[in-house]
Amino acid sequence: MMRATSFWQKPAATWQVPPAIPDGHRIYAVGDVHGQDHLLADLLVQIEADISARPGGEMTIVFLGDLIDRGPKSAEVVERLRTYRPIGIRTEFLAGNHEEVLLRILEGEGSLVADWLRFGGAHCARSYGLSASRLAKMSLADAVETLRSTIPAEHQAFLASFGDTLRAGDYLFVHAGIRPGVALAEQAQIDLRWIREPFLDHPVRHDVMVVHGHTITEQVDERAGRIGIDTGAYKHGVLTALVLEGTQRRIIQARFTPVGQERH
Ligand SMILES: [Mn+2]
Repeated sequence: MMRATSFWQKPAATWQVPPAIPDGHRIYAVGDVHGQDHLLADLLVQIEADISARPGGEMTIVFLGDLIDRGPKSAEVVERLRTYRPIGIRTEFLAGNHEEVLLRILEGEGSLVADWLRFGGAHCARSYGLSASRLAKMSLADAVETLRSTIPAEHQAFLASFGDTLRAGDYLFVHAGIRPGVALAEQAQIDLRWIREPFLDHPVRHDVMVVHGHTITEQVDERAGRIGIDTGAYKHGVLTALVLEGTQRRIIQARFTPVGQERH
């Protein structure tokens, strides 16, 4: 079942450009982290500093999913966020396709192990002290059991607690996007977590302005109906937070320059 959280809703399609979040709220939406714990730590420090510098109102950080896989420190990212309790800041976690695949494996779908390892799960497994090549050689049932018994139960429960969407005023936060032309309440979970086209090239706005991750762009990708904020933490070394307050938008980023490519 779709898990939708909402602070405040206007009737559909009544919003005017520019879209707004409710008065008295500020939202920091964070794109795909993918195991880049150092970027995450840096970004959280910047967000907390931003809140200290501009206090006032209800503060929410929403993580758009894909905390795990691809980068080297999935376990550390999950532990950091599982235990993250900043004073006066609400946190919301949305599920990405990478969380979905790992959770399905943990629920017993061993047939997904090979694909998971290939699409970044090998790095996640390693962060939990498991050898990807050993997992790949096990029977599917043994691989599932090994993951279940190695990934801490608190981590599994945390990942399983994530929602699908967060609605705030004219904005909808979701991992991948929505299917154009389908009412929000009718959206399929597979689209919310996996969709690319026809969402990405949809030329006009939806009933809500969609803020999403999932598809990497070098810059924040602002279109008529959506804002993509997956700037490729694992690929380009940039983790982005989009800051929304009223009709204002700002961007906060953590950047990592790979060793050997420092700029002088
Ligand atoms: Mn992703």
